[in-house]
Amino acid sequence: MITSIRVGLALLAVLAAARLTPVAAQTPSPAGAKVYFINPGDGAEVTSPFLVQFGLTGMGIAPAGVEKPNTGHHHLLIDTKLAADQMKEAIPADDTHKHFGGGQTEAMVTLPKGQHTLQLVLADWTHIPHVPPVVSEPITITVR
Ligand SMILES: [Cu+2]
Repeated sequence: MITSIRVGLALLAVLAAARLTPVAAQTPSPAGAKVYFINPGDGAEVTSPFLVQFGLTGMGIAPAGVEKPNTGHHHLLIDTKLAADQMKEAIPADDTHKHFGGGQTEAMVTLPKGQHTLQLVLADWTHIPHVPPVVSEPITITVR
């Protein structure tokens, strides 16, 4: 019985080491950390440009390039999402992946009329999402 537990633990240690190797560049997030939209609410109708406010609990904000435990900076995904593989690498920077590397907690966003999805992702000083990921629920808004 004890032997089988020891073997099990040894196997777990091997698996953990194997798992750590490819994700060594990722930063851990503390338990219970959450990112969410303060504004707009899910289903909101807005006129462009509109204010988006980023909420964060259980972690702090640090600018990009500043390595500090339990911190990160906000990223706004517009009409896109990150695939599982992309959660292990630096978030792209383009019109649909906005970085707030200055440590901003809100932004004026300009979008064409119509329905859009927004999602927040916190990422570390090198723009790589944390483990476990700190990601908001996606929201849908309509620009009138
Ligand atoms: Cu970034």
